[in-house]
Amino acid sequence: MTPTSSTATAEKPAAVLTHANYKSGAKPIWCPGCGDYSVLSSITKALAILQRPPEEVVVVSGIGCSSRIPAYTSCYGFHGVHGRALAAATGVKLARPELTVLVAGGDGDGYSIGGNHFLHACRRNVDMTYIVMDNHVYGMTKGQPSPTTEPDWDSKLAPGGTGIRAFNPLVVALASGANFVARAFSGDPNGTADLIAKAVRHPGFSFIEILSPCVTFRPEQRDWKDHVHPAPVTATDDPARAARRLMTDDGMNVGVLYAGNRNPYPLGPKGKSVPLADLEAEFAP
Ligand SMILES: Cc1ncc(C[n+]2csc(CCOP(=O)(O)OP(=O)(O)O)c2C)c(N)n1
Ligand code: SF4
Repeated sequence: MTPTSSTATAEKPAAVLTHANYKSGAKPIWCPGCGDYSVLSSITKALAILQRPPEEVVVVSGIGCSSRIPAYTSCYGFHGVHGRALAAATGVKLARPELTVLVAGGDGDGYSIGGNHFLHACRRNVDMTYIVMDNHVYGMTKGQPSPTTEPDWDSKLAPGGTGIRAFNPLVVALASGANFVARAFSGDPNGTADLIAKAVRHPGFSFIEILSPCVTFRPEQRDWKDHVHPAPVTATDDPARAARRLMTDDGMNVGVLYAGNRNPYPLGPKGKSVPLADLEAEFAP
């Protein structure tokens, strides 16, 4: 039997997107061995799992080595101001709710100068995914301690260590209202890709802390591969139980640690908008 006309005109199945479809032509300039290479690969793999076309994804960042990530993807991107990625991303998601919004950066960007935005992004619970490449140091500016640096980390810039208690980002995220909290390790790119895909699918604000070694300023972090281990328990939706686990874990357990049920921030119009001219008239001197 010869092919029928219906076969000839049948719609072509949509092409399957692979991780390569999400890579830009720009070559990363991270130090050889930096964990961020694997995180980039996990992000592109996660997007391939999700099959979201690159033009329907926006990757927003601040400043830092890790914050270079948007330029290395073929998605829309915004490489913004230090510590302000979450504020910009919130605006993008509110203006264009149909887009998938990923936010990426480092522990310095997200927990120091951006710490206030971190708290309120968790609290607002806008549907987006925040990926922090945590190397417990400011890599880009040559090795200053960050909020997640161990108090006794001795370095030229902080002789004898800072003596300051380290910030616990997962506990803070949970307490502030994040709807999904996970920890990942850059040395496991496939496991990390699965976690990112889960985080994107989960409604509301999803937070993933990725242990991503800075081999230049914290070469001892190469040993993290010997210390990370899968979380011994499955994810809970009980914030009290999650808090107890997060407060008492060793900081090296990887997996989804909390998957909550809070309603995400409502997107779209929420009432009658006031014409700009009316507001101008009201506030005119
Ligand atoms: C307003 C402002 N303050 C300070 C800086 C300098 N600065 C650039 S990146 C950075 C820290 C980056 O550390 P982190 O976010 O942990 O990223 P990493 O480089 O380790 O990936 C700092 C302090 C800046 N660019 N802008
Ligand atoms: S300085 Fe550290 S974080 Fe920055 S590219 Fe080099 S290894 Fe990576």
